[in-house]
Amino acid sequence: MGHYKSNLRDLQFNLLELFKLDEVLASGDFGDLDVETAQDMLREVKSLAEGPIAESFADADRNPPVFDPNEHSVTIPESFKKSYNALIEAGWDKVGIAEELGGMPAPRTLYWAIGELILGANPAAFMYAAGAGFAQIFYDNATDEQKKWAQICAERNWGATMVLTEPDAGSDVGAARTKAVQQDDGTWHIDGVKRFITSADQDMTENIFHLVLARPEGARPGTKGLSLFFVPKFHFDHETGELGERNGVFVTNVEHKMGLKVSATCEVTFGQHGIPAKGWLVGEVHDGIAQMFDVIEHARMMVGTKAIATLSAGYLTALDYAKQRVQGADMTQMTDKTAPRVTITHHPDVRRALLTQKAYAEGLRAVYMYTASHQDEAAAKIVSGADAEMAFKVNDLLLPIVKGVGSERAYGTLTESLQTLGGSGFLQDYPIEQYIRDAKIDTLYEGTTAIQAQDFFFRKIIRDKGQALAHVAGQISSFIESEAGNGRLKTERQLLKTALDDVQGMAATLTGYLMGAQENSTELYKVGLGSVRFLLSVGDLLIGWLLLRQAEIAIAALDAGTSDADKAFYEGKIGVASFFAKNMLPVLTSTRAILENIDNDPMELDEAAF
Ligand code: ST9
Ligand code: FAD
Repeated sequence: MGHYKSNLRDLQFNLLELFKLDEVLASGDFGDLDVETAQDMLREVKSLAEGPIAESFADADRNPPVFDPNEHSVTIPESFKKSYNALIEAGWDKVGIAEELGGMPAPRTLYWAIGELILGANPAAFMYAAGAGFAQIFYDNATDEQKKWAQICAERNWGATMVLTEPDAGSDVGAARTKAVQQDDGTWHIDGVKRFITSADQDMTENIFHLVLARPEGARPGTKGLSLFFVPKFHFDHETGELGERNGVFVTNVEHKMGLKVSATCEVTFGQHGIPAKGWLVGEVHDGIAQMFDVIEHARMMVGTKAIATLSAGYLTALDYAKQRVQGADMTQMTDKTAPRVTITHHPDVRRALLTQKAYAEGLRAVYMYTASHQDEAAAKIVSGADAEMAFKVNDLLLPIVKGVGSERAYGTLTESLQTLGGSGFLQDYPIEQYIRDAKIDTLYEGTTAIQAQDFFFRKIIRDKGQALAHVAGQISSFIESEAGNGRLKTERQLLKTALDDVQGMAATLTGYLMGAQENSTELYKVGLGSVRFLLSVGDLLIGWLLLRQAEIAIAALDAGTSDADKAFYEGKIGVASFFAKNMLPVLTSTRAILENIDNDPMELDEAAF
């Protein structure tokens, strides 16, 4: 048995009881796929994830990939190769991919539920296996001729990368200097150095294709001057896929990292080793940043789901430990030195810590599922009544929540998981220290939390004129005004109402600063000073709402009568929703006050005074 503890019951609860997978499948948008098959798929992935995929998790951390600077090659540890092969051989990398690419279409909720199981077991396995997903995005943006290449990439299980970052262009992608020079035959030569590129070399696939942002000579500055190029490691016959000569793209360094060590993070040099790095303009259009955002949107969803998957595993590990660890007496008998010793689950602070972990793990799972529901037209209609246009906007709105809030809350709350184990949590005998090291990256790559917060406010709220936010807020309001809970949950719905008012107040305050910037540009700093708090607050509001909706379903199920195993599950749902409403939502009132009183003092402080 590996390190990974999945939560299949909660995945099934979300998919079937909250987000109505049965109705989504009945829409006919996903062929013959039915609920029973979906359940079988989940059970199979769970057993593969907890078994062979999880198996190499610790070993590959202690024995990370080896870089050979002479060969420009990366060797992956044997243990990890077995995990990767188990995933690919079972074909789970092709779920959610179109049939033209040898895939099996599936609702996005199911796709990400499967993704959670793999990401929780061994996140790098999901990343190395993302070639088919990348091929799908390439296919969707490709010319007719290039579509054939995308099919070859998927069929032959080639690895893939997204190549944006340079030493001087991290958050500021538009500062990239890598250039592209057009050749007489219509191809391009790419020239420059990229860094921090995930999976840029490995010895598990025969070829790797890189999707690279570079600036054609003479193109304008900023992101809008970047174009997207398809750059394979080995050239190949565009009809048969047979491999040809080595292309001039070489890994020139591999980073030594805090965590996620088996995922090779590479410096990649184009066209500087005597062989040109030949690339093809994707879709034969100069629209690179928009095309790359098709990849980024999936990758941001992946990062949030990864973080949430890890938090869930951390919580279940802590829970297991807490149920067994005997230490101290019950608090009511603390002065009686002869009182029986109890398991630590009897201590109020351990209960607080466990409920905090359960609330964020299960609440964020519901948030990513709700978001995924808006990635399919049929599901969005069923789940929130959104039409296709609104579904697109709601997904856009929520991606920075899944990514930014998911990663921040997962990393922060995993320290509660570790704390629950006491000193043992600090040891490598348990997986939590690695969970924390592996999860830290999630607040950093794919746009740091500050970038997510700005994207959320400026692009997803202001530029959208608040339409998607209003749609979601309308759903929350309907729930508040309903009789949800059959006479129970009244206090909690009142707390949710205050939280919604607080978030709407925060949005109005930040919008006021933005308007004020028209008169006095430094007012904009106040948005920057408050935007991460705002992002996290909206995340808490959504978690509180979705946990209460789960509690409503649980109350109905208990009222209708249920099995003993399910009784505990449903009671847990009611308990955690109530805990979150009473302990977390009230914090939003003070955050609102902080935002209303933000001043520009931090911006006026001389740098020398820091
Ligand atoms: C990285 C990878 O960190 C880490 C892990 C890799 C793992 C690989 C495996 C992944 C697997 C997942 C794939 C599975 C696939 C499954 C598929 C199944 C089908 N939304 O605001 P402007 C666009 S990689 C959409 O002026 P600036 C838009 O076109 C490195 N589009 O920006 C816009 O034009 P317009 C990640 C957006 O000031 C244009 O950009 N690095 C969005 O020029 C310009 O917009 C980062 O993430 C959006 N939210 O540039 C960089 N935003 O306005 C972070 C912008 O006309 N930095 N566009 O529509 C940023 O995001 C910056 O805000 C910036 C600013 C670069 C966008
Ligand atoms: P910087 O942009 O220098 O940011 C430093 C700090 O300043 C951060 O706290 C940031 O929030 C803050 N900051 C910067 N600008 C602003 C702003 N405008 N407003 C507010 N705060 C700001 N890139 C790829 O292209 N492909 C990959 O596959 C890939 N994989 C990666 C894997 C790993 C392990 C790592 C570490 C990175 C990877 N990256 C990849 C790069 C990653 O996306 C960048 O590291 C990330 O976007 C941040 O850029 P940076 O590191 O240059 O930090």
